[in-house]
Amino acid sequence: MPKELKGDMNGQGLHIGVIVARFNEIVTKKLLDSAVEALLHHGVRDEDITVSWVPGAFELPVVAKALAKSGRYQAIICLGAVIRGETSHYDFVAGQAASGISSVALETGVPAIFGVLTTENQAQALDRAGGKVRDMGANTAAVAVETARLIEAANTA
Ligand code: INI
Repeated sequence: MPKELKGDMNGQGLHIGVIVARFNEIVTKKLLDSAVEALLHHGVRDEDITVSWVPGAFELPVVAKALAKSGRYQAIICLGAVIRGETSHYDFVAGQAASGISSVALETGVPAIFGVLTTENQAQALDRAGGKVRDMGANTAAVAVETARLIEAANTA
């Protein structure tokens, strides 16, 4: 029987950093509320969740890196909304946020969860922030807990 590593969904004792972009706050506040609610649902304690606001999605990676390097968090959740209709530099902002967040995770070993919606318009973003399509905020919380636990299991196996 091969050994199987699994991350369980029990968030008890985990310290989670949540970074949220103020740009498109109507959307990102919903992502934040859902993410925090889901973290609590998974057993993360209120006082073990730290929320940091940044101006826009472009600033998510640098703050994620600072939090990851502090050694205080087992996972970092990055939340934002990049809406194509509102910017000509959509591709740069969305692309840099994605590659920056990915680099932080790989460089530090702390999972940095990509919770940035990239949509054509605000309605599509709201649909994915707990509206009729999906709840990206809650999803990032589940992914953060599972990935942190899996890394813990990998390090203790
Ligand atoms: N930031 C976002 O989070 N979403 C956007 O849709 C957006 N648009 O449209 O430009 C956006 N721009 C700001 C960017 O993230 C930086 O804050 C800014 O460029 C300063 O570095």
